Amino acid sequence: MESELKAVYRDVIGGKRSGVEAGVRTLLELGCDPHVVLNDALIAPMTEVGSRFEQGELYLPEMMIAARAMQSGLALLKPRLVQDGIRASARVVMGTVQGDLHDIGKTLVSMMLEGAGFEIIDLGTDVSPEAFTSAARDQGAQVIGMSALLTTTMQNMKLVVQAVEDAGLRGEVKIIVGGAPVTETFASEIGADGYAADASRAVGLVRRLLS
Ligand code: B1M
Repeated sequence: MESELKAVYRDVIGGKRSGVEAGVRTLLELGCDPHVVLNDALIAPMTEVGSRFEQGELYLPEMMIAARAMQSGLALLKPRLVQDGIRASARVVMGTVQGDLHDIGKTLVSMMLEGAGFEIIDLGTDVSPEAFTSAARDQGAQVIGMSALLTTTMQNMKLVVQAVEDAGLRGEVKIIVGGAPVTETFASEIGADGYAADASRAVGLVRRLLS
């Protein structure tokens, strides 16, 4: 199975969508744990793509093509990641903050929460503070989840916390944050209720906050 995992890893970096899809299907047929496929063959190569981009070995279009290839693998994994969920009666509004177009981590967190039985209202990317608060109010959500991948856009998380306070929703909605540059310290500095480093920790965090 190691060689199939490596092949998918290589195809994500090379942006070979059909290779990624075929590889993920094969791994699932071989009985590979979907979480291993996710972490070792889909998330890990994106980290390498990021470092290569930083070192100037790879450019924006290649990063984009790799992300698309990764997402096509993720779509195939989704039914396997969400199938063993336990029903929970809470609604989570999810989005990537204003100015930020990265959506892979946010989608992954949404999928895992959905798998754990939460209802997800996914607002997509580049979401304004007003859009977060009106969705939370109109949909009667118990949680707002924000993702940010840029050191510049993570600052916009604070604006959402402020908007939730201004809308008088602070007592009703828990706010959680995550994304590569976000830390526990940053989360408490901006007044968020919680931080999770990855999608499975996000599930535990939401369960804890609502219990
Ligand atoms: Co961009 N990008 N990117 N990018 N990109 C990064 C983030 C970067 C670190 C790359 C680098 O330089 N090494 C860098 C940011 C530097 C910084 O701010 N310090 C960067 C840059 C600079 C940029 C542009 C500015 C490049 C440019 O235009 N010159 C530009 C910005 C566009 C914009 O948003 N306005 C840009 C664009 C892009 C693409 C469009 C090409 C593409 C995104 C495609 C897409 O998302 N549909 C892209 C990609 C793919 C990346 C990297 C390579 C991979 C990100 C990713 O999807 N990782 C990234 C490098 C890296 O992170 N190593 C990079 C996989 C994903 C599963 O991880 O999103 O971290 P992640 O999610 C994790 C956790 O963080 C957590 O759970 C997930 C795992 O379980 N998590 C949460 C995430 N959200 C959470 C929410 C929670 C809880 C946990 O609760 C609510």
